[in-house]
Amino acid sequence: MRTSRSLRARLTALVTGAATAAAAALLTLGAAPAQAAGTPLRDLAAAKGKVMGTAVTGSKLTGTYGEIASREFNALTPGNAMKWGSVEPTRGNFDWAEADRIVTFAEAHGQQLRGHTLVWHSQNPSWLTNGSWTSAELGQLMKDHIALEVGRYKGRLATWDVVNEPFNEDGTYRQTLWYNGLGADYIAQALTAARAADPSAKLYINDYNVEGVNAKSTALYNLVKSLKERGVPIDGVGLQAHLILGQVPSTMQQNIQRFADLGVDVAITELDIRMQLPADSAKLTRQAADYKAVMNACLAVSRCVGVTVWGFTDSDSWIPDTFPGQGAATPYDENYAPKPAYHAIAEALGGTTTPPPTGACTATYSVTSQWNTGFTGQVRIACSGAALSSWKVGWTFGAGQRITQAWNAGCTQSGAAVTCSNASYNGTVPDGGSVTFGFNGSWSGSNPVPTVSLG
Ligand code: 9MR
Repeated sequence: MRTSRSLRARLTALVTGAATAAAAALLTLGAAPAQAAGTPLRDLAAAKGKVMGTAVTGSKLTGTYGEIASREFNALTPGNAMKWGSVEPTRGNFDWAEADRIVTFAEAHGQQLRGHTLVWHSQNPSWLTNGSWTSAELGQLMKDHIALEVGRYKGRLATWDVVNEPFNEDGTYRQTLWYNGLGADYIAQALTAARAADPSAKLYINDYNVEGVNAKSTALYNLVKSLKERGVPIDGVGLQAHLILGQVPSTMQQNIQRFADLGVDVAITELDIRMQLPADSAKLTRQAADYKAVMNACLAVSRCVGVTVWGFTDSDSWIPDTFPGQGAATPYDENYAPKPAYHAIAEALGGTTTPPPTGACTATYSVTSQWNTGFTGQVRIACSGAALSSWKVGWTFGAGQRITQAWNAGCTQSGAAVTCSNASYNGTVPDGGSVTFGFNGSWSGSNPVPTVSLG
């Protein structure tokens, strides 16, 4: 089942070839679909037998966020909801609400689920990290946790990241609660417990900075090899791929292939590509090429099952909090407009999207929420390879809607025709930048999205 399409309809008016503010201000051209021309990523991926996933935040799975998550992706990973600290904040007291919500959403939309993550050094509850445990107690806690959480979703999750981030950069084992208490064998014990709890789930070890051939990925390779030789259940390796603009490892495909040759699957599990802010059209173009390179590395290896992005919108990305001054790492901007990276992913998957021409400013109308007789909408004006010093957008409502209130723009309505102009403080839209204004309106019967022109 797919969610209603009414909220996701959005139209873009292209001011083509508007290299200057003056030219852009003079032109009022007809609308072209922003992304309707493109097949959703999930359908493109499915046609190739691949996963195209995203990490999600359960509480956000409504409105435009939920629309995109369900329309574009055939797999979901809870970004935080299944971590130990989330599900058992105090010992013996469980909170499955967000995890359950994501699982239910995914099932309603025919999406695979990737459980994340069971045994990690981070985001553990304080009762666990602050406790003093014997080795036997720690081993039992770990196994009980795995049995409980994997068992809860038995048969419903395609995959589990059983062990997360076990290695240091030099390929030695990370000194964690688990390693210090149980030795390196904690990994085999965790995998064995997960297999017992859900024999049908694919079991992965997941780590970062293991995308190319290096000391860390070689340690992971040697571990997987020895686990396979010992008969420990291991089905795949997750290469997180938290990458930096312009730094996709050149050995990525070769690295994926060597794991595949060991007889395990490979997944790109947490892809994002961060840049120094502000973003501009040159950086976004480079980012698109980087996204395509990662997609192509996976697509070239049959045992690479697919790619998951670590959040699909810049408004739901961990990067700005962790790397101050950096961001714009995901395929959609913070207003849910697809970036060049989105189009690059689609193209790598065999799609034929038509990205906005370079040297254009676009206006995108969307309904952000809707109730009985009212709605809230927004229009986003974005420039790439062009800029504006003032703007005016117009549209004609098709079903009697009326604007009741607007903010960040001056709007007038005459009959069905609406005209909105910039406020005194937001007329400038720089190259690579955007401005958004919002409004409330009334509707009855239907609330179709109008064609917007930017002039
Ligand atoms: O996206 C997650 C973010 O919201 C959390 O604050 C953070 C805490 O470490 O974890 C993020 O996800 C991580 C993932 O679980 C494992 N690989 C690295 C990810 C980014 O930190």
